[in-house]
Amino acid sequence: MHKLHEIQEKPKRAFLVSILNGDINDEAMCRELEGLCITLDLAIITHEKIRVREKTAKFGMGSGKTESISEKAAELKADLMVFNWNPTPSQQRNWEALSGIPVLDRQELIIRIFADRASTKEAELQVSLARLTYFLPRLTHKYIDLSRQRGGRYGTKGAGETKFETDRRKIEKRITLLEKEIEQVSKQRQMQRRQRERTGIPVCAIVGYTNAGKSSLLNALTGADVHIQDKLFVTLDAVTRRFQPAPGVNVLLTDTVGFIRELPHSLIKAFRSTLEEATLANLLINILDATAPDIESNYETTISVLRELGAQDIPMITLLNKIDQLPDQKAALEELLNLFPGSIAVSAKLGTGLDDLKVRIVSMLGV
Ligand SMILES: Nc1nc2c(ncn2[C@@H]2O[C@H](COP(=O)(O)OP(=O)(O)OP(=O)(O)O)[C@@H](O)[C@H]2O)c(=O)[nH]1
Ligand SMILES: [Mg+2]
Repeated sequence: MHKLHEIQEKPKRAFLVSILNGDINDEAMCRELEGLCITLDLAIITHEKIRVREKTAKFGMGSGKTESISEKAAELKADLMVFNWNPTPSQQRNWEALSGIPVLDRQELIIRIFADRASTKEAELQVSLARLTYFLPRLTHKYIDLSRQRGGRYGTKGAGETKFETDRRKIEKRITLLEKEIEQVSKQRQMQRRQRERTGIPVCAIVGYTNAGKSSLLNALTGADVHIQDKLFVTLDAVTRRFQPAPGVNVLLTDTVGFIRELPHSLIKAFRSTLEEATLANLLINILDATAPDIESNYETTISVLRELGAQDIPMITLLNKIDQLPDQKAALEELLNLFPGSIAVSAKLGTGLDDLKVRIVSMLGV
């Protein structure tokens, strides 16, 4: 028998690479990539932040840069490389061939986190769909290489290509099946929504950046017991609870999936029915982590995902959460309140400001 510590895998040694664009998002994107890696339990051995002048089709950057990165990864005995951009499937293959280690891009990191987290049938179906949609265009190169290696001539189909076509068809079939199953589940969701609508109880959805404290707020307001953790994408399902912002006033409060910069499109598409919970709410509570250094661009990201979902016209309350953690509380808070006029400062953890929030909810819903 193996002891647990013997069979536990050592964390994979990840070599991170970010391309800097020279804009305000650079720092946030870099920090976020590290957060995604930590969430996946990867050991970050280094984070190369580079500027790219020359862009080649083969690698997305010049050959000098490409080689030095690849050599450094070998020197540091990296198990894998993590890119903070989304290379084309063929660039990814080229990098893997050159470095001899797997290359993960930002989309794949996020999809893997979602896959680790999915615990309900709906979330599992949605993640599978996102995974396969991501994987399909990446299938090609492997097989075509295989076919060439085996001497498949131009114009004739090599063994690799035939296998590729069969596998591709299998995946496409699976995608269609998953889409049908998801539609089925989302129909149940619609029915639940309609039942809720019939009761006439207004719905508030808590939206915002991942790790901002959405689930903590739901728990604080409703006494729910949704799992909270200092990691990204802890919540993948929309959870709804009833609560009373004032005596005799009933409201339904929904916790939702968090947002992030460049949320992979395949995920947005696959998670549409879950994300739609926000679009059908009467009121949105946009919760910001007041301690985040990139609070403004986090806010922008949330607004742009909401726009993509078609929820831009729903009335919204902006919350500055985690104010208990602000270093120089008074000055910092004043600055933030100027930046986000009309926002409410709260601490979901300590319960600060929640009474103000309840008053605002009642007045905005007009109930
Ligand atoms: N200090 C402090 N920490 C908080 C507060 N609210 C939430 N947190 C912490 O922030 C972390 C994330 O909280 P969650 O409620 O899980 O955040 P979330 O927005 O639901 O995150 P995802 O579901 O992963 O998108 C946890 O470690 C919480 O304990 C707060 O008001 N103050
Ligand atoms: Mg959550």
